[in-house]
Amino acid sequence: MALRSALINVMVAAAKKAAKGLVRDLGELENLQVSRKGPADYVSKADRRAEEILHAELRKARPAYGFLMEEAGAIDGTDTSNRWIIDPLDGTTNFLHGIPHFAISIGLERDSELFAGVIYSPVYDELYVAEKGGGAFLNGRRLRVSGRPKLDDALIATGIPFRGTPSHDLFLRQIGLVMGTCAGIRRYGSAALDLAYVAAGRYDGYWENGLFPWDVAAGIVLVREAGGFVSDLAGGRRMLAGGGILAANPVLHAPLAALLAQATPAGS
Ligand code: 2AM
Ligand code: CA
Repeated sequence: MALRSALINVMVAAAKKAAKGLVRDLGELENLQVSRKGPADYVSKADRRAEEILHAELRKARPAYGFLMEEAGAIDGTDTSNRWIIDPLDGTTNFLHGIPHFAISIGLERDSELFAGVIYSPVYDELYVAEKGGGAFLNGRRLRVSGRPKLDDALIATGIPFRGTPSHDLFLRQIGLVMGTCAGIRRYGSAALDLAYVAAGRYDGYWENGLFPWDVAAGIVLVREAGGFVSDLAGGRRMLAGGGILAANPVLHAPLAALLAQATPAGS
């Protein structure tokens, strides 16, 4: 990208600052396997520290904006048209296991629309940015969703629900249908990076049930700005309201939606 906007610069600076701490904490994890409370407690501290950095940096740069954050929840701003939607550590389970597939995700909602997104994967040093109308970029290179037109050739990403979540049976029906139709399925454990990879044309599509706004806000902007389609699992716009998410290249979005709809019992 020739020129980054001031807004994107603010988001990138915050993400990079928080990322330094996360990478340091990941390195420390190996030493903690024998500590009293164990790594899970350590990871939730790393997560909270990253969120505090993001909050402080973004508040300094845009004092009036509101926040919706995974750990601290909603903080109203005096400017009610702008709200950051933040996941300080998406891919927490990977981080806990020392798997470097995790990211910081910062979305900006403006006048109730998703307006900008930054996703930073610090170990891979991949920085994804997008602003409405301005395109999507990975480390400065313009992104475009894949051009693969056939489900038979498509590589589709998903997220497997955690044990005990109500979407367990629904997911098994969905994955059965997708396995029987598409070329391959990936489950890497970070919704933010799954969406970024759809934007980058690495995956042809991605679906997941019932995520939170901070998992998907930035990624939705990236996919749209890379020319892809995003909807909830019923084909509507409730992606931030727990309706699940389906993102794909523009040719495969409708056939994938139709396929996944077969997994949902009629009338639900
Ligand atoms: P997290 O790493 O921030 O928890 C994995 O499928 C993706 O889903 C991750 O992006 C993970 O975010 C997110 N996720 C959050 N809550 C979840 C839940 N209750 N069940 C499954 N995935 C969840
Ligand atoms: Ca998350």
